[in-house]
Amino acid sequence: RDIAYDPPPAADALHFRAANVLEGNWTGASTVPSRGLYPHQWSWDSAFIAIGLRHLSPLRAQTELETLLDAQWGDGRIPHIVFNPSVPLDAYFPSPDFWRSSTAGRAAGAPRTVQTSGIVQPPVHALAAWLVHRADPGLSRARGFLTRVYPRLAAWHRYLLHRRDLGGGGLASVVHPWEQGMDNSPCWDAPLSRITPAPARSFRRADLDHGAAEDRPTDLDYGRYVRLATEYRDRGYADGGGDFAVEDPAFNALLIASEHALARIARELGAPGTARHARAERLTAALIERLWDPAEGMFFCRDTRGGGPDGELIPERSVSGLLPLLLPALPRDITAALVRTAHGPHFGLGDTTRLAPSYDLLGEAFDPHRYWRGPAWFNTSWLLERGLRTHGERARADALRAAVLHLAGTSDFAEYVDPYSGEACGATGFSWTAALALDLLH
Ligand code: 9YW
Repeated sequence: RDIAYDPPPAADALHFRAANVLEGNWTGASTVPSRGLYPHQWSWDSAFIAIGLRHLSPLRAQTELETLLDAQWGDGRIPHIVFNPSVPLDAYFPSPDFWRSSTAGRAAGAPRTVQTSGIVQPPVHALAAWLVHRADPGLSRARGFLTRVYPRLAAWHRYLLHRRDLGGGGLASVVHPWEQGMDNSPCWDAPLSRITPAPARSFRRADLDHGAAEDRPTDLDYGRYVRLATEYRDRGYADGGGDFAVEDPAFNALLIASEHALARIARELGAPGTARHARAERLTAALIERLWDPAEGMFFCRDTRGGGPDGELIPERSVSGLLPLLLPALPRDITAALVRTAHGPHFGLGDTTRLAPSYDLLGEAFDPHRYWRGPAWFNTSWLLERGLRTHGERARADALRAAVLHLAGTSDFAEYVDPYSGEACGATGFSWTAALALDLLH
């Protein structure tokens, strides 16, 4: 095409720019979330990145997931960060000398050669592996992609379902706010208030070298993150016995979606997937039983260490509580309520906001710029878009898709945006923003 006389349609331009972001953030075996702020491999970022990368290079998408799985621990956990040994230690905090995975994590089977963190992130991986396979089944079969990743993904789910059922109700708990992925969500304020912060002098925040302090978590938050992670490390990363254990709706919904994906992978490999589908259904029942609030029309986090013997629901409205919409087998009354809540005054979707905010617009803690306390993120928007489409809300899904594509472009693939104005916040050239925009273009 002659560029001067025949400019490419806007969608092509966005595709090209998104591909460029992913190219620039590719390190040879995996993709960094962003060049300045996050110079290593992050677990759920890689899963979202692979979902977009499959449209550019199915081989790179497979490699992205394989690199992450190479750092899996013997007990099945997939670490939330895999450190790049060529990046200076002070480029990111907490660094490998904080986590000390190969020594402190020895009993839990941490790898010897690669350095990782000791906590996890949401289990989007089996879902990503299935979508990556489907993008090029021929290449996938020729490389034995699913044959190699299946046992690892199965071990990962086993870890979450057995070692992490800390509430005893059949759901997985997170033991640190970083594990759920929405670091400073107001949902964590109550359970975190019981944690004595580590002294501010005992660590140095590298994130403030790159991000504006008013867009990032506070020093008090960080003191508590450090204390929790230090205690976990000093217990040898053994599960149970910690002071923070929360059942989160998005984390568990992603586990359920991934369990269904694992059933499909099993079938593709010639094994019956029925037991896995049945397990996903049991998990769905537990999700509703433990986290659904019919009066509020959304899911909430359960603080298993607060309140009575069974813990208590945390009354903060996070976008996490809408994300189970992603599950096809949710009862009709629940999906209808979730759609209403997303488009109602607390999230304002399609009305006052174009992408759902990470937190309640009417909540006391709402802040349109501070990270997970209000800004809109592209991964949660992608999950909501999929959910709306799955449940036949075509017009609403189309509107959300258009908003994601528009704002990804105007924000230069920002990490997050002001939910009202769409103004870019945090890093730009952010990998999952580019990857998920690419996925929605297909
Ligand atoms: C940090 C990498 C990660 C995401 C998390 C997000 C943030 C790390 O960045 O955490 O330093 O705060 O909260 O979800 O995986 O993109």
